[in-house]
Amino acid sequence: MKTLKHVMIAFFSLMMLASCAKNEKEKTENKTSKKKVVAVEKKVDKIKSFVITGNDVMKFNRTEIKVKSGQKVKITLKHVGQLPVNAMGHNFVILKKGVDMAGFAAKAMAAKDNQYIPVGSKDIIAHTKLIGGGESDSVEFDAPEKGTYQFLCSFPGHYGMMKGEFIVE
Ligand SMILES: [Cu+2]
Repeated sequence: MKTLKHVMIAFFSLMMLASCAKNEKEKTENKTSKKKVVAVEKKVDKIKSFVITGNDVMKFNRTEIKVKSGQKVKITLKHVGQLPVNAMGHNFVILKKGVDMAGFAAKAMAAKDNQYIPVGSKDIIAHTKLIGGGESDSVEFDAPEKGTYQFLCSFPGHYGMMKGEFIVE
């Protein structure tokens, strides 16, 4: 039964892709819309959420995040300390493969006016806002291709302590 359901879902997904444009009018047909709901729920299920905290002593609570390739990912950064953003600001930045972290951090340091994110940078997969104690911010993105990526806080001087691996399997 389960297999049959999967086959039906897969089949319907294909159908939807193939006939998205011309199929609009057929939406009203009962059978079709039922299956459509299943497909949409499937999609929502795929979002993988993580919470990572940063504190007043420059520490993330985790140094590894694992996801699957193509998965929708939501990462929430929570600053669980009390210090203000200008003294102990944190963000969460995932770098593209092969980007040198020290080099990126040096460029970030010069981007104070842009929350320590180099303007127009092509080195970043995703990042949150820069936040202070008690604040939080989330970012959503699609997991990139398989591999190990590095994440860091780009506030000046933090990346030595605040970094980790974002692993896509
Ligand atoms: Cu930080």
